[in-house]
Amino acid sequence: SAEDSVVTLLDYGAGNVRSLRNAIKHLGFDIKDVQTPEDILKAKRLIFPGVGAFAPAMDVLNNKGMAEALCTYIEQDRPFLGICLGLQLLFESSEENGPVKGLGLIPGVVGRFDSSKGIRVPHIGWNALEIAKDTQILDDIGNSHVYFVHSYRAMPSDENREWISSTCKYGDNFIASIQRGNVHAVQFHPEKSGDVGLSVLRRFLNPKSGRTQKLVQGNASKLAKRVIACLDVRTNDKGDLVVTKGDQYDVREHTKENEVRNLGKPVDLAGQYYNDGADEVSFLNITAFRDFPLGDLPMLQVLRYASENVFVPLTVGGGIRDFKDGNGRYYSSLEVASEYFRSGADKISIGSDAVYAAEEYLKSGVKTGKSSLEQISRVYGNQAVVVSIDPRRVYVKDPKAVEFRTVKVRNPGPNGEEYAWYQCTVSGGREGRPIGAYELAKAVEELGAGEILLNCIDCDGQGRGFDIDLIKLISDAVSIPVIASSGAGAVEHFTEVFRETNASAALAAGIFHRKEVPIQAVKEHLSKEGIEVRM
Ligand code: 1PR
Repeated sequence: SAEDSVVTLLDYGAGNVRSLRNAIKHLGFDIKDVQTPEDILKAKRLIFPGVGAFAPAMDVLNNKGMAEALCTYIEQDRPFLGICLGLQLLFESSEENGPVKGLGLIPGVVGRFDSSKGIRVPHIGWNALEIAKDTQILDDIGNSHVYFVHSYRAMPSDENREWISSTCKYGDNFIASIQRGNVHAVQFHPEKSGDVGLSVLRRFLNPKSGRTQKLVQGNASKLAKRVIACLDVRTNDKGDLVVTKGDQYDVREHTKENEVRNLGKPVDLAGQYYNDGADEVSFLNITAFRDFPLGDLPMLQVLRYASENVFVPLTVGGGIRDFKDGNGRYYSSLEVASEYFRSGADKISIGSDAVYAAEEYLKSGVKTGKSSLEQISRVYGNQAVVVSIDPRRVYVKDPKAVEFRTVKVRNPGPNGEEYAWYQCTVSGGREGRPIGAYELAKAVEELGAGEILLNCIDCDGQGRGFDIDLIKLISDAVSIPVIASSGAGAVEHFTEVFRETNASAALAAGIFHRKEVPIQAVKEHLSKEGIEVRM
């Protein structure tokens, strides 16, 4: 019946659940949104994607009378799937800005990952599960990786053991999923975990579909290194939004017409890279520093369409800052970011504005809380905020001659210089600023960045490999994940960057656009070389 294809969604409006909506629709189900507690009690099956922070989520549930309805629904053993914070809220309390009381259905306190244990926090990326009991929804998982993004986690104990259906190892062995009767919850994001994740959702939505395979015992594994495809997007001179790619940030052809290089359509390419096995897709709106990004509706459209078919995380960057439009109306960076999230972004990436914020912070020593970075991180969580660094190498003879952190370079400079510092730039590399990549990385970590996208203008588009000196410097300086970018030209370059630095992910553009090396070939090479990847 029609009823059979309806799923009730509890979306309290705190973040991006567009990808979940898209995944549910992709699986052939219709969504009914919860408006009142009654809707929860009437649901045939209920999905609760927790987004944002624990305390505001509980506030909304309590104020709307939904906490009680949820408890009743779950105690009646009706079909329930909690996702991410939707798992954590079932526990007694959380230490996130707390202690804060949760729904109290499962014994235990949700705590923060301990970065002193040599792990990067947030836990971002693809990890495998250790199955603790037989639950139909995890049937297809086996040794596959699923996508996590969180800083807090629930831990196994004697009191909650009967609930645990899988755990995951990251520093600690934390609870990756729970199940009792028809009640399920997962800490990972099935809607962002590619085919494997879609299958988890399908099994929840359609339990009658039967069992396809015997449960394979997953082996707990390491967090996989991510391979990210990046699309630099801008309008060309004809006004079409195209994927382009520069050489050291110069995206124009060196012909008489001097046109913007056109490597394809953003939505098509994103879909193709998803199918090819990209672990994430990033869009960088590379001229948004001068154009108003919300005026740039095509970019929002690109996100909306891309997120309909791409079930891995999407990041979007470019133009995230406070803005006045042509009519003098003011938009805060938070509004700009919110619009990106609503359109399907899982993370936003800040370039220029993060440089200014870091400069201010280093000068005054005070966190004003007012920068885009701080505001967006506070509202959406630091795991949703990437800072994109666009540095340029500056060789020096004597490290004491500059006030910025230098490295001893593997290849000396043109005049035999043995040291270099990395100068941050803004406006797509057009302007150098008085701050180094090292200083910037440390400052933005303190201001609330959850991840760093580390480009290098010198290496960009050159295909000669990543800047290992730079990536080592930055990935050792911070405890948030670092994405190495710029310069990939062969599969070996990916192996090199993961062997020689602590990068968590490697991003490339040109080799994928020019179809020189398929993503699958990169993964196969990494795997052959003993580096954990999601296949
Ligand atoms: O300053 O907040 O508006 O953000 C602007 C964003 O746009 C920043 O993330 C900045 O890196 C990016 N950007 C600005 N201008 C350019 C340009 O190319 N002219 N693209 C640009 C940066 C760098 C990478 C690239 C890798 C890999 N592109 O994302 O994809 O270097 O390339 P490769 O594998 O081909 O070597 P704001």
